[in-house]
This record gives sequence, structure tokens and C-alpha cells, in this order.
Amino acid sequence: MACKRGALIVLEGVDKAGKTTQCQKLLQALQQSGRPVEMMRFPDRSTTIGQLISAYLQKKSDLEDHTVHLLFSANRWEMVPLMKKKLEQGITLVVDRYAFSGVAFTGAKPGFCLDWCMKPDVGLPKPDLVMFLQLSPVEAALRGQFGEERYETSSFQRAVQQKFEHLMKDPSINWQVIDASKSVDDVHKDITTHSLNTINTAHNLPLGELWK
Ligand code: NYM
Repeated sequence: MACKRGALIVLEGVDKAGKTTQCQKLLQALQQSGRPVEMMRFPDRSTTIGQLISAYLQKKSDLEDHTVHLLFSANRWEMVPLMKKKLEQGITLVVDRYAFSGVAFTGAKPGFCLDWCMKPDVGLPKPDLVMFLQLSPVEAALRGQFGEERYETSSFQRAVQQKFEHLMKDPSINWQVIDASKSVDDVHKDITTHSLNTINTAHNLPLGELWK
């Protein structure tokens, strides 16, 4: 019999919500419990497309807004064969940002509608679980200064948060809102509980297609 597939688990949220810390803690916890698991992150800055994106984010280059949106999407699509292979091999993928960040960040720019922003990512592997690390802008600001990269301002992050809230109304996605104002360990416990439930149910379900 073919092995049971892995689960596709995504963490989303505005900057400073603790996504990367929590992805790493989840990875370690699942590894320690003997489950096959790997972590990915988007943008994946290691590829040729990822390097274009990284230079843009670091303000070393300028790109037209539609163009960079499509590059972020292409950076996900170029990973799809690898993602599918790993999931089929029974490996659970913990992913730091996905298409939802893509839509929320571009959608927060003037002149973009969410519908247009979603189109390039239609048909990507559909996450079995998307956990949104919820943190108010006030609490995020208390966690320290933003860095130097593009988009790292409080006003832009507030606009991004609104776009995420819109996306979370979509019942076709298994959204779970996580209170990211709790301690790192308490947030980790919530995330682990949701992830274990999802890994057990995803085993028996076909991998879906996003927004289709
Ligand atoms: N970002 C991320 C986008 O604008 N579109 C996308 O599709 C994705 C995946 O890039 N500010 C933005 C969100 C972040 C930045 O930051 C990547 P980090 O620290 O590498 O997650």
C-alpha cells in the first residue's frame, strides 16, 4: 500500500507575530515525536527568482508592483514539484508564509483588488491547515522596531492585517486563529495541537488545489 501522505501546514501573520520561531519549534516537536517533517519558507530566497525578490525587499532594486507579485507567485510554483514529492513520501511540510501573504501584501498596495492578487496562485497545493498568528498592531510595536526591509512600517502592516482578515472569511480554507500575544510556549502548545489533529486527518484525504 502507498504510504500515507504528509500534511501541508502553513503559518501566516503580520511581521513580528512570531511565525519563524513557531515554525522552528513545531518542526523540532514533530521531529522529536518521530514524525517525518521538513520546513519551507516563502519567499525562498535561494533560487534565481528568490534572489530577485530578496534584492527588491532589501531595496537594492525596484520592481513594478504587478511584476513582483507574479515573481512571489512564481517562487511558490517553482517549489510545487518538490512539495508534492515530499508530501507523497509522507513528509509533513511546515511552511513559513504562503499565497495568503502574497495576496495580503500586494492587496495592501493602492490599486490592487484581492481577486486579481489571488489568480496566479490558484491551483497551488492547498494547505490542510493555515494558522494565523494574531497580534494587534499595538502589541507588535511593543516587540521592537521593524527592520529595514520594504513593507516594514506600522501603517502598511495594518493594511496587510485587514487583507488577511478578509481572506480568513473564506470557508474553503481550514483557518485557525492563534492568539500570538500568549507566551512562546503557550502559542507553541496551541499550534502543536492543531498540527497533530491535521496530520492525522490529512493522511486519508487527497491533496487539494488552492482557491479552485
Ligand atoms: N511577502 C511574502 C510578499 O510581499 N509576498 C509574498 O508572496 C510573500 C510570501 O515578503 N514582508 C513579503 C512579506 C514579508 C517579506 O519576509 C518576506 P520574511 O521575513 O522573509 O518572511
